[in-house]
Amino acid sequence: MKEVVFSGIQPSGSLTIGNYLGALKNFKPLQEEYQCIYCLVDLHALTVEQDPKFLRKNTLQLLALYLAAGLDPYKSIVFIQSHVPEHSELQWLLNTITPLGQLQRMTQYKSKSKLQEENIQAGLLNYPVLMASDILLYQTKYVPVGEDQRQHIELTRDLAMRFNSRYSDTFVMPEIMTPKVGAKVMSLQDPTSKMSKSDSDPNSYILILDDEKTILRKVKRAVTDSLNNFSYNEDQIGLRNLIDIYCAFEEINHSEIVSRYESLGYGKFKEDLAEIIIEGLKPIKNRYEEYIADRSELENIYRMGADKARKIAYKTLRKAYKKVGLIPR
Ligand code: ATP
Ligand code: LTN
Repeated sequence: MKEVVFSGIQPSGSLTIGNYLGALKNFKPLQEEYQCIYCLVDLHALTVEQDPKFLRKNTLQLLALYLAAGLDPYKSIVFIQSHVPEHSELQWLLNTITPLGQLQRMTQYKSKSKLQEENIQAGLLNYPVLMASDILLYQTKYVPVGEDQRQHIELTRDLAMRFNSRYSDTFVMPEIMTPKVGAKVMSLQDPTSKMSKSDSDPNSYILILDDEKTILRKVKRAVTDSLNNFSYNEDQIGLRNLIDIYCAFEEINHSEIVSRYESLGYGKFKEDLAEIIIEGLKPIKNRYEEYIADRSELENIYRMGADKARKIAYKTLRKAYKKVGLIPR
């Protein structure tokens, strides 16, 4: 039996190169060695207000992007979270063992609730419990995500440990898997905060589906510094972020980039970086256009995925229900 890899992305907008480098790009190579399960976490997306039309559209677009990034629906299980009701059901059980204080201390909760201070919903607070349910339902060993998700994985581990020690071994203890470079891509306009698809300033991010001109413009406008010193260090975080992006796309070391551009300067570096990003995304964009045009194939794929996922999820949920004393049907 292969070990299980599980990850999910929210259909809350078009994906950025942060989502790509931190998560999506790393999904494909894992398919050979592991049983991979890749979810479109639409229920999570509902924790911030969504226009129903856009949510539907974004979900299909995200599925097309998964496929374009090389996810093979015959090797991996690719499905939509809301199609497998066990996710919400296990979440309820986990809610009963989750300390409220721990949820209130989550960084993502704190930063997202600040944006809507007058109107904070319980779903935003409980978001990480649903994520724990996603992961634990499939007896997941590894969770490939960006660095920003570390705290949520820690909570998942705490809940697994608590449940296992209270009711005997039920869940596999999951571990985070982050890429060496690209685990935390920063905003192009404010390199102290992470690049995010829900940022109100489109210049702060590059989308996988941005056109070539837009990518070049956004890279050129990216905030650097006026030191005129091409190096990789903590005092030049804007430049460091751009070098990291370059390294993640090209899979080379930052010292190689520094020695290459020391004499060429920021301008030439930015031009080349834009080119690297454009070339890196091109194959995905082309395949995306093919997948998104075939609606019925997308439907077949997500239905097949949900059927496979439910079989596994059902077993784990039944086991957990039994252990806490619920009477089996
Ligand atoms: P939102 O802005 O809507 O809250 P998001 O852009 O943070 O969303 P998610 O759907 O929450 O995206 O995340 C999908 C995956 O992308 C996760 O594994 C997350 O860790 C990763 N990720 C998100 N932003 C970045 C980033 N800036 N750098 C690296 N990885 C990232
Ligand atoms: N919270 C994650 C998305 C997510 C996820 C998951 C990732 C929901 N459920 C399970 C890995 C495994 C985020 O990226 N914001």
